[in-house]
Parts: sequence; C-alpha cells; structure tokens
Amino acid sequence: MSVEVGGIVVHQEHLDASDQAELVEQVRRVVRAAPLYRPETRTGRKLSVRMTSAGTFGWISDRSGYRYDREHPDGMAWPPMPPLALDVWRSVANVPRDPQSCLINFYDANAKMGMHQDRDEADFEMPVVSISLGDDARFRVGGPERGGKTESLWLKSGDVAVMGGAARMNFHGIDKIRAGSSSLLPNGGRINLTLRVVD
Ligand code: MD3
Ligand code: FE
Repeated sequence: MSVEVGGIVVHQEHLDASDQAELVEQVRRVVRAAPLYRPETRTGRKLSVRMTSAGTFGWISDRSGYRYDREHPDGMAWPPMPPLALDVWRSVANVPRDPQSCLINFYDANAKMGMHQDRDEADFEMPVVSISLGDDARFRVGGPERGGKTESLWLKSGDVAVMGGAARMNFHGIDKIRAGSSSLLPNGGRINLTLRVVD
C-alpha cells in the first residue's frame, strides 16, 4: 500500500520481514567496516543520530561543515552499498542512474533529527529514497520554506519513502522514536538508509 504526505510517496511495508532481516545483516557488514559515529556540527555540537555510509560517497559533518566525502572520518573508503538497498532504489526511484551514496542513520530511543532540507547533492531532479528498519519514527514534512505548515506520519519498519519532484526540496525531520515498537533490532532503535545520486 502507498500513501502520500507532503508530496512524498511512502510505500508501506515495501520490505517483508525476511528482507528486513537480510538488510539488517547487510547494514551490520557496513558498520563493521565503517563504524557508526556521532557527527559534530560546525559549532561543535554532536548530533543525536549516529551515522555511517556506504557506496562511493558518504555524507559527513565536522568542524569544517558538512559535505559528501569519499572517506569515513577515520580514513577508510566507504564499504559497498548494501545490495538489497540497491534493489529497493531500482524498484522505486524511476530514474536511469544508480545511487552513489547510502547514508545509514541510527536512532536510539532519544535521538531525533531537526527540520532541514537536503541540498548537498548536485542534481535535485534525482530523488532521495529512504528505507526504515526497526522502531517506528514520527516523520515530519513541511514545504520548501522553513517555518511553514507541516504534516507528520509514522514511518515503520519496512517502509520505503520516495522524495522526488517538488517534494525533493521540502523541509523534513524526525520528531521522535517509539521505543520498543519493533523487535527487528535486538537492542531496539531505528535504522534509516537514505540513497542518493550525489554528483
Ligand atoms: C524529504 N533522514 O538523512 S528519511 C536525512 O529518517 C534524513 O533518518 C531522515 O532526513 C531519517 O537527510 C528522514 C526521509 C527523507 C529523506 C530525504 C528527504 C525525507 C525527505 C529529502 C527531501 C524531502
Ligand atoms: Fe534529510
């Protein structure tokens, strides 16, 4: 089933339980090679979300600002993209290019992500595809202007969201995690994968 909120198409339960478990294994492989870390902002605040990436480019933030980089902050190349994530992109993105970056965000029970736009990519005609795993998250989406009217939606494990067209520039964030809502991750929490064409 798919629903639309603020121009974003959410394919609910796009991944079944066995695909979700397999994708978690593929994410673990990435995290073993390129550990999760808490990025700092330019002003030295640490994000509550822990991150790593896979693919050609990873998104990083540090005292110099934020950008895409070919290396993890510890200096290693990013591991290969999880194959199942690439399959998801090919089934929903509807563009001729493959993604170059898979950003992996890990949310514990208290993590959130403030409202922001994704504008570090070169071609805004290319969509962003998001895959949710683990605990439910309340996702909030507004318009292309900060401070406008917003709508919210609970993203659940296995949901795939596609941000294309005008919705690509919409402000969005994660308000809160519903701890204990999923048993996919033995220690709880939520993983979000975002797939992007970068250059
Ligand atoms: C709407 N991640 O990594 S995914 C991000 O759940 C990010 O971790 C959130 O926002 C998360 O940048 C939300 C859903 C999402 C991703 C990209 C978008 C929604 C979007 C780009 C434009 C509009
Ligand atoms: Fe975003």
